[in-house]
Amino acid sequence: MRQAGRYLPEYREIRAKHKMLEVIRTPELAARVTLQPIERFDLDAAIIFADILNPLIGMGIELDFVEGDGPKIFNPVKSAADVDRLRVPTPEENVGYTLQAIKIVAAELKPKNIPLIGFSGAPFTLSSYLVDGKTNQNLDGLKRFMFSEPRAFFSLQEKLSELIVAYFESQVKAGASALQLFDSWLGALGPVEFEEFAFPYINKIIVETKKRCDVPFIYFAPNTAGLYPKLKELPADVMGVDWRIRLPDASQRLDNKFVLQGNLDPSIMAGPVERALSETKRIMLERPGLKGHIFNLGHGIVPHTPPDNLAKVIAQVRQAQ
Ligand code: 1CP
Repeated sequence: MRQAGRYLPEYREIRAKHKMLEVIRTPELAARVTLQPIERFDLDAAIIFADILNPLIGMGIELDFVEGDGPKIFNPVKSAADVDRLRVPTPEENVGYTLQAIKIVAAELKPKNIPLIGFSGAPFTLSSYLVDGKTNQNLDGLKRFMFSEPRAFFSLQEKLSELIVAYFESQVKAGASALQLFDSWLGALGPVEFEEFAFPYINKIIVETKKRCDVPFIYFAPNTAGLYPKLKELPADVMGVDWRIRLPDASQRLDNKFVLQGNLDPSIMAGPVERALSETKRIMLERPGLKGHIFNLGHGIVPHTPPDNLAKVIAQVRQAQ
């Protein structure tokens, strides 16, 4: 989950001098920010610094991260003609800067034996930004588009899937040793719509990526316990789990098919450290019987998290291991 970000003073220092997209597009800066949490904490893996949205720029999307307001797309997708206009560029021409950052970070981490995670947003979640132009938790704009223009919606999913598989392959070639697909807004769908509008593309992305890359594949979609009966068919290795369900319960409902990643509530991590530690302990006690477990948060770290809480939680995980 998000390792860098506004809770780290050393990250805020870089962001005070450089805009978000500038950090992402400057390999040396992206590499430095990726390594900051690794230098400060006893972590088992790093995740490359980028965003799920910047790969959309090469498709013809005008994007910026507005201070205090999150991502904004100035030419959102509103029609079939808009979908037709979107290009599918090669990763090298589109996100060569991230591939370069991966090379720098992988070289730094190799002697320390710390793996680097590459990532992408999933088609449904990326579409929510493309259609609504910004974060919109109830996804009404995307759903209206999906139901009223299904052919354009499916064509958009195809284009995004093609972009994502190529992006994943290029990240592994550059030095990533695991991949994570973020589907942050999938939980807005009911089980019937999930099967029709999202599952086929997620499945195809994992199948195609696995044909080309021999690395562990992590799928993360919060708020989706109701979708588990279908989600469990995905050929992923690891399933991200948020805090809304206990790990043993999630594992059982997923037929014990996946290693689980999660699931401390980020707001507990950000709050009084006693509770963060007691919840960490509880999660660690729930591990026996799971196929495997990667301790993590149930979603991204929130900006007001005291860095020292993280250090203490990590120490507690190490002690319980
Ligand atoms: O300095 C800042 O203001 C930037 C805050 C920030 C950061 C640190 C954004 C803006 N993106 C990122 C980096 C990022 N985003 C990473 C890199 C790894 C790391 O730093 O640890 C990753 C993996 C993401 C993924 C991402 N971006 C997701 C999926 C995961 C999730 O949190 O659900 C999503 C939905 C985004 C979109 C996005 N990027 C940034 C914002 C504020 C948002 C909107 C999120 C929202 O509205 O909740």
